[in-house]
Amino acid sequence: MHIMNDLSAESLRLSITQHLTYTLGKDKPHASTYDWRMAVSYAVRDLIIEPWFAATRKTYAEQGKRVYYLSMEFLIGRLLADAMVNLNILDTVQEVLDGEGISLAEVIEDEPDAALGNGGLGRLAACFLESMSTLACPAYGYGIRYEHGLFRQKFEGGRQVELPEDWLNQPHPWEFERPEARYTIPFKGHVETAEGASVWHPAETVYARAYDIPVVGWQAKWANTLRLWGAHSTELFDLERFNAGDYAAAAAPEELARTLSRVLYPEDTTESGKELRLKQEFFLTSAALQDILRRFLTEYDDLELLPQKVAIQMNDTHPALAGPELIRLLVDVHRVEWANAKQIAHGCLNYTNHTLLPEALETWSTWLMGRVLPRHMQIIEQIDHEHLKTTGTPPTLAIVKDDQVHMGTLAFVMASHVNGVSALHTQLMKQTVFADLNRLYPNRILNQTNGVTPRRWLRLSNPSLSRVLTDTIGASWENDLDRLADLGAHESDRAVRDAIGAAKRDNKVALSNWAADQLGISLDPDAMFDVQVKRMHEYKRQLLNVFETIARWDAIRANPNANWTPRVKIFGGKAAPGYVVAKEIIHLINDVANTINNDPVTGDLLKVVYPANYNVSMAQRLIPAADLSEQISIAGKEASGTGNMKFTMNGALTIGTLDGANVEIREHVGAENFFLFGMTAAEAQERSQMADHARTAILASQPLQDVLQMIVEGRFSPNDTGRYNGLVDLTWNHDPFLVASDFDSYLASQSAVDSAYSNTDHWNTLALRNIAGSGFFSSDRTIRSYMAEIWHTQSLA
Ligand code: 26Q
Repeated sequence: MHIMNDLSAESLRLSITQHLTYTLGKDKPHASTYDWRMAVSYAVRDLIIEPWFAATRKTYAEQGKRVYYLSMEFLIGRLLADAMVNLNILDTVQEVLDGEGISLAEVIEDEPDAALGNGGLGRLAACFLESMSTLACPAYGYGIRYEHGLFRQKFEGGRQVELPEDWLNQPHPWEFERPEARYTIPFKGHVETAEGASVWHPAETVYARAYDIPVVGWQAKWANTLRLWGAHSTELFDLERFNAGDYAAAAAPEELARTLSRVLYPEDTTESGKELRLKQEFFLTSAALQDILRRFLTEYDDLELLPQKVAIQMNDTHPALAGPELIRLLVDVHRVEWANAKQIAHGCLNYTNHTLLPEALETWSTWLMGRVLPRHMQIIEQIDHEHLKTTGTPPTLAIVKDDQVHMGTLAFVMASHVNGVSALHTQLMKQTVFADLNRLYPNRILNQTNGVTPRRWLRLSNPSLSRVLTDTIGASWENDLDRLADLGAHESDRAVRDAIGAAKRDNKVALSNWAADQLGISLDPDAMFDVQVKRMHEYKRQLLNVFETIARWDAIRANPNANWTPRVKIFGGKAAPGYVVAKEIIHLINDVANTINNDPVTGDLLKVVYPANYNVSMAQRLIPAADLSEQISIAGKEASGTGNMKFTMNGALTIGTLDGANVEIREHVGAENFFLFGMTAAEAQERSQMADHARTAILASQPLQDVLQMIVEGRFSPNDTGRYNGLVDLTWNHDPFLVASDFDSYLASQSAVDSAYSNTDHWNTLALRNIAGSGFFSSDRTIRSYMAEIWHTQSLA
């Protein structure tokens, strides 16, 4: 439809200044960066409306099948710059703002991150939305419009402190409020059965109101909708109470209702048993399904056609009430026979699993479920009853067991397809958590290796490398990332290798300037930038990385004049507020940074930085500047990882274990271009059975003993020498994620990294091969594969 590169600067200037005047009501001399940002956002948004309408019209006209992606999290980050990239108008906007004496960079940076997610799962949903638009796949994302996204992190004395996030404190220019798209969401009460029909009499209700965000694809050929639900009271404001002077009571119902969409739960594993969380999950699910059925019934009247026209993807088990809720709406509201209703629901639903960690598999007590959702509890019991009657179902496979509803089993039983997110993860799903279900339903599980959108994660975040790529192989990589393989033919071209190295150096200089400005630390852009950014989790083993940092520091001090490769260790990530061990690891990293950065002996040979509040925007800054990507989880625990893919695309080399998608990254870039270390998943599994595995490993490793000794001696916490006794004790006596057992292997691999980096041209060759091999990890490839194998939908391009 519309490619915007012929948009004239003059018409854009007019639109921006008109919005400044008439939408913002600001006279230029008084306009702030915020005002300009809003005006630019509205002007850019205007350009998305036409492709957005056209996409909807086309979907209706062709009676296309729609995909509905249900997710409790959409970690979309900033929207303005991404939209400008996809409309191809960055340069034009730059030209207009230059003319007004306004800095585009400042305007872009003024936008708060929409942090409506914790980490990988939420960011994956955001990448998928962009790819579905790029591929003209008719789709809606359904989520919650949290008033407060993921908490802001700051450090006080090296400790994590959480502050509330407040992105909706200012108007959100990307959303369209839809007061007419409103559904009643019921809770609690009791169920009556009369003449074979069930009537649920809820004791509480709230409204779900729609807020739509257009998501534009590459070159604005298509735009889909991210529809977020906000909770509002179903009761009118109590004027009588207000007039009687009881102002708080008058406003209470709205306040209470709004708590449902007030805040994102900051746990990225199960924070179980919380009534509010269950209500949030149902709130999203019920609003989405009511909306899906309403839209379907405007086009068709036969509900049996639903599976032909609707594919619903459950992003983990968080929206797994979609099974019982769809059945309830079909049976209780639309009077469909039970068996048909269950068949229809099964035909529409699919489930993506993102974790094997047993503590992360969601369960709800039957007591809570029965109290909050009495009708759903009945439906779940009935689904379970029929599931257990299926020949061959062992009783251990019950959905309801020991007074707990197992959401993974429920999602699996209701879904047509269940997928893992990397080849290894899918294989382990079949062998472990879902082994019995896989026997019962042998073809239900399939793999869909994750991907990330190259528009945000390469084109937008790394303009210098993007230019090199386009100059070398043409621009087609932007929506056909497999074209990056064409770089391979240029491997022996010194100029291309140098250009890749120079682009990286540009990004490192930019990051160094930022670090000097924001953190007051000076970094040497010629040092190796070694980056580990992700949520803080024991299984991700940031601890292994700090231990290596300490060992390196100790080794440099012992021999400061040896031929060391200078390194900057960069950490980033948040810990769940209640995760004590993860918070101790953060504190340790900050203490170690403090000690090392002030050591004149090691100086520029080793620096450690841990900027607070890692988020999508910080990722866009750090990843393009990384030489080395740390993907060092204990094998068998990281379902996929997606940061690993972003680093590879941006020409960082990986030091990593055979975990998650690392396995496939290594295959695609070539084993000789990847720094592998550590046990395999099978070896790790076996090792963790061994009594004293940690003690045995520590006693065999002098460097590790020295590291642990330095920590307990209080070298990094001289005023509080016992501070890390707990962590050190955990390492000696439990070490659940085998940090000690993989330590020596990691150390050896790190020294291979040092040698490789010391030959710049060789390193640039390895970087080129990593970029060339990264095409597979575009979320366009992932979405094409979901469309073909799970959703059975067509592109309407
Ligand atoms: C559940 C119940 C109650 C409160 C919170 C939660 C909750 C919230 C978020 C549970 C899990 C999450 C997030 C999980 C997650 O991000 N998993 C990651 O998903 C990525 C995308 O597939 C993978 O690449 C990562 O390997 C996986 O860890």
